[in-house]
Amino acid sequence: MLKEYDPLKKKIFRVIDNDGKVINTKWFPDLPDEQIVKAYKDLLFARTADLQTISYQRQGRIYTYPPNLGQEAISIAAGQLMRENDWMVPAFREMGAMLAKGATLKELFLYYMGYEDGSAFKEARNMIPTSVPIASQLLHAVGIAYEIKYRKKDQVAFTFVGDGGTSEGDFHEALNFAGVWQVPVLFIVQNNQYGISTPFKMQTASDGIAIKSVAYGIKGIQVDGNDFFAMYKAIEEAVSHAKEGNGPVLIEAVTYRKGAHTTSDDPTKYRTKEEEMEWDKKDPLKRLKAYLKRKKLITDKMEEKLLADYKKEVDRQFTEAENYGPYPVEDVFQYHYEEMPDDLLAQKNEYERFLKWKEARV
Ligand SMILES: Cc1ncc(C[n+]2csc(CCOP(=O)(O)OP(=O)(O)O)c2C)c(N)n1
Ligand SMILES: [Mg+2]
Repeated sequence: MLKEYDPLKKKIFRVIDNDGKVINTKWFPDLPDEQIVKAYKDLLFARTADLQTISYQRQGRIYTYPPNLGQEAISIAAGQLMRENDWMVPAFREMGAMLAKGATLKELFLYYMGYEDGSAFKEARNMIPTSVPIASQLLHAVGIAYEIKYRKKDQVAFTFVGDGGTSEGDFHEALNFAGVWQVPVLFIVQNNQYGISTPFKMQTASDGIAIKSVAYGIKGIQVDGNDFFAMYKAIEEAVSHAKEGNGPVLIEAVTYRKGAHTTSDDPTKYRTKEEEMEWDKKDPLKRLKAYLKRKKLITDKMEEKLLADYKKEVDRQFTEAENYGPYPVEDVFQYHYEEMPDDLLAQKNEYERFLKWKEARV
């Protein structure tokens, strides 16, 4: 499949159309109906969580938040294919994959409330915390994949980055070393058409991102990122490729960020309603739902019930995070090094003295 969709052929990989009709039976993934329904439910849950989080932020109950709206199929497909033992090295817009790996929504909320515990992922194995420094995580993923190869482990490292992140030096260094070492890492680029307000055409002069794989001597594929089935099949193929010792794969998931970059951003300043409406036709949830409705695997009534349950569940986990208790000052300092170096310890002591002085003043 990776040969058939070689990026030099400039053919985007797609399995269903905007109405959820199968247009590529050859590459339809081999999935039981229950798993497809599960994907739909997870997508609906992620979307519900996102919409509610935006509302909590507007109520002043959580800090800045980057919504996943419109990009969920990418994370849900990756989440279904990541095994417990595989590594997840996220950027910051991969809620579905992080939940699938074992993070709880409460932990994700804690992260956006500023708690270090929001990165502890008590139930998840092999997951790195959210990475806000753009593209830095890609090099970590390559390092992890180097270890996997060196120790001959049965694992794959999954890592994510945005289209804006592909303009960082880290992206190119990561692809270069992954290619030289032929390590089992999957780079999933969420090309959502914008890096904050920078449109994709200002990000690169090349014809998409997948084609950049050619120069690094690795496999690449451009996929309709709003098509759950295409994402699933492409990642499945990429996992086999990497596991068989054939090296990394660069997957460009072409998608659209339906919401704002973060809750601090206003997309009406840099894009049009017409553009948003065009992409709305390609919404991943609508397309998967249309497929399932045609097969009579879901109904509107089922969805209503799910939505009501999910809203309650999101609110329950949010309330738990909200009542988490005071933030320990110690936490600001203690996760940088295994043993705190003297200069950091001095800063911590000074800060504690400052807090005492402040308290005494009131
Ligand atoms: C190293 C670094 N430089 C700049 C920023 C500020 N910044 C935050 S998000 C962003 C744009 C990222 O765009 P993209 O990779 O397309 O991700 P998206 O927001 O679309 O998910 C920038 C420049 C940062 N966080 N880290
Ligand atoms: Mg982007």
